[in-house]
Amino acid sequence: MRIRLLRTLLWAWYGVLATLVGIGLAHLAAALTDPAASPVLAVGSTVIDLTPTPMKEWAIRTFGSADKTILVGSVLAGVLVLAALAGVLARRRFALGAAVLVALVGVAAVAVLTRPEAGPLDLLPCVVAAVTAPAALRLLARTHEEAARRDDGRRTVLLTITAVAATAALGGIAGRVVSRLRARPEDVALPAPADPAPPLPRGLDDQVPGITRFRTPNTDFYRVDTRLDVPVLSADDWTLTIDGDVGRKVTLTFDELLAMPMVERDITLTCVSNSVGGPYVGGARWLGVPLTDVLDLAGIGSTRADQILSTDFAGMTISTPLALATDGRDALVAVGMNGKALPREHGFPVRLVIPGLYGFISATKWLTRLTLTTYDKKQAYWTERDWATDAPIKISARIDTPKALAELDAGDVVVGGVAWAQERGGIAGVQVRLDGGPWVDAQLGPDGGDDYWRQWFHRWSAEPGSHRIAVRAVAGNGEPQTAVRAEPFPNGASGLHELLVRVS
Ligand SMILES: Nc1nc2c(c(=O)[nH]1)N[C@H]1C(S)=C(S)[C@@H](COP(=O)(O)O)O[C@H]1N2
Ligand SMILES: [Mo]
Repeated sequence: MRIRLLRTLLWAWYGVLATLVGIGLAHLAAALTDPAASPVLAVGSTVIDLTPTPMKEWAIRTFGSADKTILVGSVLAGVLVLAALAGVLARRRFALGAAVLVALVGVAAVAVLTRPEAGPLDLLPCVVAAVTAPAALRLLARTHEEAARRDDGRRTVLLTITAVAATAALGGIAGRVVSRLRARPEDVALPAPADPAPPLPRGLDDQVPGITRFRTPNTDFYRVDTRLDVPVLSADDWTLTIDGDVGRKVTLTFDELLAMPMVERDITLTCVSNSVGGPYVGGARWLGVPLTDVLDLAGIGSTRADQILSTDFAGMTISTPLALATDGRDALVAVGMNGKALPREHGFPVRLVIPGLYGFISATKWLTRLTLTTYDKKQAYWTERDWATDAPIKISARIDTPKALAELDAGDVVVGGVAWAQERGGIAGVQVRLDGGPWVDAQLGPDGGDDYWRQWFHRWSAEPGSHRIAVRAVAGNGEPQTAVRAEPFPNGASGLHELLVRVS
């Protein structure tokens, strides 16, 4: 009985190993051809796309940025269970086990081919998996059967298992290394801006412990996107096509884009999924070509287009209202972030940055196409998922310090944080309210421009007990932040950030 169970487990393990070989070598094949065509990623992204919006929101709320790791983990777990089944079946009839493996690859192939910008070459990694996984299973099964007839069989089986496992691991690692070496942001030399931003004033970073830094370092910048991996694109292979309702279709290379006059702007990016007081907001200095200059290369066709549909390298789409993107705001086709090429996580080699609109309708990373069209004709990724198409960033203030439920010593406490009101004249004032009392003016940090956030602080002499701190902002155009609560869906959260602290 024990032995039978062990033997079944061993065959299950053969199935898992064979599958890992297929996955590892397919990953390597994808790295050598098109990293976006990796079957693992294609399956994962398809699952993400098919996940209903409420469930996705729940995952982001519950797991934060780990939501995708958890998703990939569950997909992988499911695959491994089927792989184990393939191994167990192969013991009775090899063809049956192999069929399960091929069926698994078949599902992945459908996922790969239904990705929006897929080509036939993208099937190559799947073909590699479909050949190598059954071959590895065959090898393991043969070795096992032969070993059963000989005395020194155990050693051969162990050696074979080790060799197969090493092949899987080496394939996966080599795939990673190859794709990384193919394109490095560090290798890109950025031009100086023709229109530089004024020096950013020193913020309150050193004066107010615990406050958000005035400029967000690239490595700390929040990341929100639908991808499971960090896309590895090469600037040399990159092109941008401007098409749709244009005078003439134009395609630009990376060098051609770099040759255009660049501007530099300080802009605070904000995610529509950010809840009041949440972390999905960051301030950076962006370098890029004005979006209108890029669109002018193609010329506007008839006047019927009302949307810019931007597409990323994998076919994911984001829509921006054409009128807003071209109303004079500093919309950029950006290549630089805080003095460096864009990090891969933030869209290398090229992304959009459009101040005043939430990232999901403006900030396309890994940009490859700008299509002038109408909302009637084409719907972007989040439009299909019922998010708003017109979503200006709402005025918001956040308390960074003290933290919610902090235990503080009585006496001087500095309350501080950031506030933003992009494309509304920036932040004109921030007010703090303690225990439901009167609103009092906080002191503002230096001004980084209307599209940039502003730090603020308020000195408070705290007495023992429980206290409630609230904050609100007023924009430069006189508009106050609303206290009316709203959830992120469909056009951004609102309400006041308020928290409790205990003083003793
Ligand atoms: N290609 C692509 N671009 C994208 C997204 C995406 O999922 N795919 N997410 C958008 C969203 S929702 C936001 S808030 C910003 C975030 O940019 P960041 O990750 O650089 O902070 O990118 C936008 N650009
Ligand atoms: Mo977002």
